[in-house]
Amino acid sequence: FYEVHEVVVPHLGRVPITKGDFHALPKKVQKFIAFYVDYMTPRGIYICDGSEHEAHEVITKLMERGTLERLEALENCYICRTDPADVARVESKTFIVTKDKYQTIPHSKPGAKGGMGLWMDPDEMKIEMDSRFKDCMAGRMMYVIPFSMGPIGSDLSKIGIQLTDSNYVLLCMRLMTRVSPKVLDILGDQDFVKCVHSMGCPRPWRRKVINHWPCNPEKVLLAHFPEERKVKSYGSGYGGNSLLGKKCFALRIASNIARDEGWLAEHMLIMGVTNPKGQEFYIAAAFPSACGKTNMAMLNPSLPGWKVRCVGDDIAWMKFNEKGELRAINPEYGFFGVAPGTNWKTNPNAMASFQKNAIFTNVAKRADGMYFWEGLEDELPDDMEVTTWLGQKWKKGQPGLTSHPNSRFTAPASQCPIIHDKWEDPAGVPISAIVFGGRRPTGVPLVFEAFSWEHGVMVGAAVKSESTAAAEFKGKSIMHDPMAMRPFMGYNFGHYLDHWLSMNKPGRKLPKIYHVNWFRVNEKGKFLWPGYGDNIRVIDWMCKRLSGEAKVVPSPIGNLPEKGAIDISGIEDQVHWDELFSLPKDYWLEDAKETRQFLEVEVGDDLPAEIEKQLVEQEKRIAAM
Ligand code: SAT
Ligand code: MN
Repeated sequence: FYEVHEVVVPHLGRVPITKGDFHALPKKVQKFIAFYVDYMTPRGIYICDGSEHEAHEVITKLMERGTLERLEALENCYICRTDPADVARVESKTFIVTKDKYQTIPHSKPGAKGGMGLWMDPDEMKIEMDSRFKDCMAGRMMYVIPFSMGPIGSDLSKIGIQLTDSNYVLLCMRLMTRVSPKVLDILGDQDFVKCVHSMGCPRPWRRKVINHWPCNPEKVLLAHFPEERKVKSYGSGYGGNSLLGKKCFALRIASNIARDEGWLAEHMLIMGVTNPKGQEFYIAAAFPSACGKTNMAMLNPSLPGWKVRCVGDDIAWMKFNEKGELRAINPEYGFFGVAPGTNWKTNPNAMASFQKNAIFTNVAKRADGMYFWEGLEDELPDDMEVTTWLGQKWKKGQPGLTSHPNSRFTAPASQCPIIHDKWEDPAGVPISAIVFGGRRPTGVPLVFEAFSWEHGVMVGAAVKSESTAAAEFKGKSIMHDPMAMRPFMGYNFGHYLDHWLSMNKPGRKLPKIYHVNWFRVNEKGKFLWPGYGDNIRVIDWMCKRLSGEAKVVPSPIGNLPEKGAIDISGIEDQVHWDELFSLPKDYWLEDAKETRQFLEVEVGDDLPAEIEKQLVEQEKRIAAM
């Protein structure tokens, strides 16, 4: 409601409808489009229907222009090289806009770095927005994308409409969300999440366009308006900045909706694991970007008799039902995964997912029309020439990276060989365990179990990880990433923790909460745990806990598995239990101090008393080690 003049007289007479029937759209959608046509002045309006025909039309156009190149070795696969200045999320330009500042960010203490989200005042943002979006689509087509986050028609799903002047974004939205006219039928006269995106290059565009990827890196700005359920994004075509259904809607806006409606919108994979006895458990797991969520969601178990099936690899929407079960859906329709490191050994299921109908962004291309990136060297013939993401020629053994560290594959989830048969179940799947984790080279054991829901929320609030390539940060350092949500928080993090704590109500089957660390190294820098498919061994233990078959030993930071309780048969020579589970007192004293400092300074007076209590108790336990 900051844009009071959103009640408009459509000027549509002046702008041709290139495709679709404007007048058949729900009235609220018509009004939304009309307002932004008037404001952004595109040369035409293209109302998307999600059909194959539409995809081919757009692909043809993008290939003619040079934005997409076919990967001849695969069926219906394409490669896209962006402007090298537009390759990751831009957290420093990502804002939440509310009248009350403290609805968005906590009452932090002096010295706070403001890491828990950026706030801007609506009037100030209006000035920033007007200077960018006014006439920003001049000479460009405006695509109207109706999409559903979650199975179309599920009670747990939500509908959005995205406007964009990028047809690359349209293609990726088709893979990552459910784009269909059915969405409009179901929507009817209800409200929807408004998503407005522009590459910020109105015509005539006088600046040099690099790689046929017009963008506007100096002016990138993302604004979220939780009260209006609206997102505006300018200047970037990179996934997290432009596929607005993903982080912007499904996490930042949805976390606001979830708080209001009593559910959870989280940065979590969802997997179903079936033990050799045939019992299935569903697990949701939160890790910061680029920590292997996709690998865990599609884990290829190294223990015999286990079956893993993927429900989602990045986002979970979870709500307690009337039976007290926590039901989760994956609001997405595809995978937007980190390419480097993915290969037939590390993640065969992800590999199989993108052998057709996929888009690869900022990876390299082999002379035979196959993709290439770091981690695929074993499959690369010695004399095969590769064109890097920057367009340079490269051969095996030569120095330099062929692909950007945040290069991505975008593929339909339905193509994953182990996609769960319930992945589109409108009722979701019942979650029995929640897992937090990060990249923690030292000090943090392979796995521990929280003592209680409240302790588990504190463990989630204390998540840290080595910095990621998914955002603009340079170099490696350990950063706080509470609940793996720091870059995606939609409101005051203290209130968010209160909301999590409020989930503990009588009659509810609360999931057990775990913390894992696949990334501990020894003093030589060598990983102490093999990871990947062997992570099933840790999941096996968790499932035994869930069915009451495994015992624990309490430690100051949580319950540890009894020595030998994790099945390491066949990898005994690689695994040194005592080293993997050691809790160096100095490390934990320092860690507890640093975590308290972070939460006290960044969350300040909004830190729930219950979390404070958990911190105090944990500090006491550590001091007594
Ligand atoms: O870069 S994205 O936001 O699209 C993916 C991620 O960071 O998890
Ligand atoms: Mn993610």
